[in-house]
Amino acid sequence: MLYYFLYPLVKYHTVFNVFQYITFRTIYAAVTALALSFIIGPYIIERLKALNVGEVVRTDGPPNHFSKAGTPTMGGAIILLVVVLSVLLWGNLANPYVWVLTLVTVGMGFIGFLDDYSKVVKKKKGGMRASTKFVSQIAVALIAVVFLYHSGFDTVVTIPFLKEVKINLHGFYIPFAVLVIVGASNAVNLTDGLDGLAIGPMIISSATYMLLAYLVGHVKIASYLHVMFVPMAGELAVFAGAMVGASLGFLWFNTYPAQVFMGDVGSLSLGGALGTLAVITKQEALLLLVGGIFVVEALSVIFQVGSFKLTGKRMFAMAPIHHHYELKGWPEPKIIVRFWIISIILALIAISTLKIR
Ligand code: 57M
Repeated sequence: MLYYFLYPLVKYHTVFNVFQYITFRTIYAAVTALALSFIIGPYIIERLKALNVGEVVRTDGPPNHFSKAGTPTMGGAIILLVVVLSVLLWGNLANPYVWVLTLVTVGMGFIGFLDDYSKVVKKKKGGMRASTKFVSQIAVALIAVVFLYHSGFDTVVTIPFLKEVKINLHGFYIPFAVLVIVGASNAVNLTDGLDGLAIGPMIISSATYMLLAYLVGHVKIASYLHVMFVPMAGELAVFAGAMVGASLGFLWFNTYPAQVFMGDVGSLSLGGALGTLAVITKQEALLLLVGGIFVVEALSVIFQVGSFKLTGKRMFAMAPIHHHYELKGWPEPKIIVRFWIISIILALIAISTLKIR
């Protein structure tokens, strides 16, 4: 919005030129989201407490979680709100990708909200039916991907480390991209089981995609790095910047011992946003590396369930994998910080692939 109103004033004073730059708007989108989180965060947490929106902790989980019962949840609403406000303020709203990303983020957040609401307010055990949730997530992702497809979006997929390999999926790009978005949304949801465990790697992954969006959207840099140039994708750096700021702001309250949990409203929306960023920046395969923590968490569940069904034996003491380490006796902050460290290393490796062929 500021871009819309303030950049044209450049004819009166050159200072307004800064509103044209993606880098400038990205930084201020992050700062705005962070500042807004600090301003509205405590208010929303107090409201959630007053409304009794407290976590219902499962009785079959690690015992150290029982004391977390009643912690306000659905704090992801803070993230969603500040990301949208910051993007409205700093984004170029004439860019269609900004709207695609906003649609997925808000759509997934709405599904998460309904799930949280049925769990916490309606006291329905397990929340929304898993199949209803899954189909709704597919519907949201499908709307976004079909729109991209019909607006002539490139259906070629590249592989990290193998820049010369280009696979054109044609119409199969639609199910592929839907899988990336829905998969990311659910993987972040599974990771969100310890204080700050999901939001830490989310800060790192969105910062990485903030950089990638800028690079692939810049014709000269993209050609220099031999990465696919995606016209207009640079603007998504502003969105990703808002995600970084909002996630940092949320971590302020969610860090151990957490004052608030994000709930599905937060995890499904942030995961969906990350998957959509990977799709639009044409860095889909790289998400496996950038979001490696989320991938490992999801795989641990798949292997645990698969192994139990096939052999009757469990692979981990409990899945997702963070519960395994808890049951092995690692203190919660140790698991969280070690997962963050791995996430930082993975992001650095992912960025290094830009220079490796
Ligand atoms: C959500 N939700 C947390 C909080 C958060 C298929 C199966 C693996 C699914 C999985 C599952 O349901 N995962 C999705 C995980 C829950 O957190 C809430 O949910 C929101 C995210 N959706 O924002 O509102 C609990 O996590 C803890 N928490 C924190 N700090 C945070 O910042 O400590 C969350 C955020 C909270 C709190 O205790 O209550 C969750 O874990 O439920 N199911 C599981 O993860 C279950 N695993 C399981 O059944 N494993 C089986 C196999 C065969 C799959 C096994 O290994 O045998 C475990 N979940 C729990 N206890 N709570 C089992 C034990």
